[in-house]
Amino acid sequence: MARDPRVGVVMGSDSDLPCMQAAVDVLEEFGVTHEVRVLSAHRTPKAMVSYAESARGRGLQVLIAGAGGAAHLPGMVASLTTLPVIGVPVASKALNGLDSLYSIVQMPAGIPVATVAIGNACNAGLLALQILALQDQALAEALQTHRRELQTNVEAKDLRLQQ
Ligand code: RP5
Repeated sequence: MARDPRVGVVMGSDSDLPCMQAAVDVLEEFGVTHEVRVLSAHRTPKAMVSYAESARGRGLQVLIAGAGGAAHLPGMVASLTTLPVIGVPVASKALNGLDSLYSIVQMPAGIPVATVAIGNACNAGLLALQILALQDQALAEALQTHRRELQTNVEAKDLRLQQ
């Protein structure tokens, strides 16, 4: 676990890790300290409460929470902290993640969860970086470089198609 993590990545089960790894990879690529935890809203509710309640005090600045099925974790975590929470709907076996998406995105007014597309943990990582970059110029510049790389990639593909 990194010292002084700035981002907490939590998930309801270790079975969510193959999906959530993309968020971790983004944080690692940009050199942002983070921690990864398995905390279930249903199976380990007390640990989830204690994690969310202590997150800001421990110096975390953004939380990414992924879960599948009856995906209460992001919303429950968001209800226990004023840190921004980004929810990742993990694709479930029965309903392909539509249940996860609805569980995470349909938060009642007052407790927001910023929700990314089903399975798109990469965007959760990037959004967490953008939030941190509000007060981190070096990170803002690294994100700008990343955007230029995306642009160059598309331009190269376009060029190839034109040949
Ligand atoms: C949720 O239940 C987890 O987030 C996971 O997506 C889903 C299934 O969990 P396992 O039965 O694979 O542990 O709480």
